[in-house]
Amino acid sequence: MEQRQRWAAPTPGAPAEFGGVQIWLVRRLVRLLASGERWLALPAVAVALALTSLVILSAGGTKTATPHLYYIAIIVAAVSYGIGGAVTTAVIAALLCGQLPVDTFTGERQPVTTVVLRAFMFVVVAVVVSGALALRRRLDRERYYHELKDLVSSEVPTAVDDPSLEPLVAEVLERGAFRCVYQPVYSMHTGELLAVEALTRFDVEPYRSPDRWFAAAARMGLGPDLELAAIGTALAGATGLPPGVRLCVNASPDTIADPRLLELVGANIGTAFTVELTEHAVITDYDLIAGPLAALRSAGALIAVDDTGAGFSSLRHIVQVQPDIIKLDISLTQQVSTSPARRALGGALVEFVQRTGAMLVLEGIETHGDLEVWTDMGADAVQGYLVGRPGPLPVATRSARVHALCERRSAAQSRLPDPGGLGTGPRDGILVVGPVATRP
Ligand code: G
Ligand code: MN
Repeated sequence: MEQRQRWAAPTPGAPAEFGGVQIWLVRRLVRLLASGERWLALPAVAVALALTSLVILSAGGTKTATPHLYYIAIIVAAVSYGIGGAVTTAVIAALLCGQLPVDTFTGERQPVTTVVLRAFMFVVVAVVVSGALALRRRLDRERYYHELKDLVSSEVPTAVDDPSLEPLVAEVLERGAFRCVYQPVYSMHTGELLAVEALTRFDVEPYRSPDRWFAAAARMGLGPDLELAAIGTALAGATGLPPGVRLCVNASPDTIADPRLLELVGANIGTAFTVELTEHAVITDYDLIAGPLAALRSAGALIAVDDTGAGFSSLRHIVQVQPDIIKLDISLTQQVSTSPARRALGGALVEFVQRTGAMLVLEGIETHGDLEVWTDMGADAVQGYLVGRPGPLPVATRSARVHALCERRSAAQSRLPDPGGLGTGPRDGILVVGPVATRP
């Protein structure tokens, strides 16, 4: 961050200082518009439409070249709202322009054919501009995944193994000897509650961590049964979840491929699900989960890749699954405040995730220093003991600590020119950070 600030500082006494400020202002405006600040784009479009009409009138009417200025409003709308906004703006511009006289002094009206032809041109420009922007975004996304493919290692981390649990699994499943706790996930752009992750706890002696139980169940051929039962328990306990707050559930590839998961999601349309793909080993056959993942997405669920960074294979998951959410493993999120190398890797991950259009969620944040650094780097959401331990519902709908950091960061950002590089503003990617139930 210090380096970014240094780059951003203006050269003392530089003759082009005024020009530099102008460029910074234009860049900042473009970044704001492109980053999906819709509240800013709407008045900008309205002002551009109104000013263009005034300019046409004062220039002497539509016989001058001034109606071309309506393209500014159309382009701003295309950048901020996509094709729907651009075409709507084009039609409004055509209607506004149609009202204006050919000549202000004579008051001569425009022929209908001119009005219609101009409307057609406005719409064509709206479609071409928004189409080009969408294509550019798509190509960027594809290029990133293509480049990543060459980097992914084939290393496979070992699974947790506890054979002593295997004979107990069937009985634990039958008795339902487990319960669900919920851990909050807060937006790092607002501090508001976005989701809760459902985590299973087994009340069985000897106490073993949940991943050991799930691994034992998988080896006994009961993996999907236990995971689906855990999701059912999570769902039953989550009735009081505030509207728009997502319920994150963990599912291994076998469970994702199990039609009962889709049935469960489909049967609970009142609940906004995020399905976290939990798997440390390499998934050899992605075709088995590609269809179910698409069906889950159609049913309104978001897809997250869990524990990213716990093993290199999770990079493969990201390439194959192209998730809406990337959850960074505790091994990558911790100690960024003390280790420059971890900070560098963190910054690279934030940039990568932003360019793929996904949302970056941090797991296992335990210290204020780490939360502060990740906030400055631009991570999207946080989960960890510092902001909320797993426990019963309800959980706080806002984290005062995260909110205070967001405020501080936006105040600092509005004072500082941004040299480019890491985009760190709130954005409107694949997943809208805000009311999490919405997904464009
Ligand atoms: O689904 P996943 O593998 O990400 O499970 C998260 C696990 O991490 C849960 O068992 C949860 O209790 C644990 N956990 C959540 N927050 C923290 C944290 O801040 N520190 C540590 N050490 N563990 C955490
Ligand atoms: Mn998880």
